[in-house]
Amino acid sequence: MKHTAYIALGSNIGPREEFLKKAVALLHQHPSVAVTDISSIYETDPVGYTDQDAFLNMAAEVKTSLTPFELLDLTQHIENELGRTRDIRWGPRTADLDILLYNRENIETEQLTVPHPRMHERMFVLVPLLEIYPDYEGSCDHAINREGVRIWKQRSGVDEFVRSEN
Ligand code: A4P
Ligand code: MG
Repeated sequence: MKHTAYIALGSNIGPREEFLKKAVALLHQHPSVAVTDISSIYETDPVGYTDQDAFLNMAAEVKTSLTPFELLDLTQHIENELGRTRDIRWGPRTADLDILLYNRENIETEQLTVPHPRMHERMFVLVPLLEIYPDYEGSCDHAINREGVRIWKQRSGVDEFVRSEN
């Protein structure tokens, strides 16, 4: 599990918290992925397409032996498992998993762009990410503005999903 990746999770339909928790559990269940940290859960005003319900957003740190493309396959598989359909771009979703960072790699392909191209202007991504990866603020030239991003459930110590690597 030599690679470190950060994943943003979001949901704004149905039992939002359950979708997020289920997504984290499914990541962790994969034999080549360990979830090593998770942020608090935030409730956030919709960005982009604004005629939709508020989101719950969070971030997770994973250690993995998957390549970035294998990790994308897994995150898309989890989205599908949780009933994700793609109707409106930036529209409502049961579960959205975006790969924010993969080591310090820069990847630009049609299928995958890392770091995630819109992460720096999106406070619903940056605020949870900085909670678990505070040093990233130095690599991010955007001022942090917490407007529209409210703590919804504070992270409470070691979560049931998080284990350290052996
Ligand atoms: N793709 C390229 N790079 C990546 C990456 N780093 N991680 C490709 C994941 N996927 C990546 O994504 C479309 C395609 O992007 C994928 O097929 C993959 O090959 P998608 O998840 O199918 O579509 P999407 O989520 O509708 O598009 P996108 O661009 O990921 O949307 P965003 O930018 O994630 O916006 N407001 C709040 N408050 N909270 C939210 O979570 N989310 C969105 C979605 C809009 N507004 C929001 C929120
Ligand atoms: Mg997405």
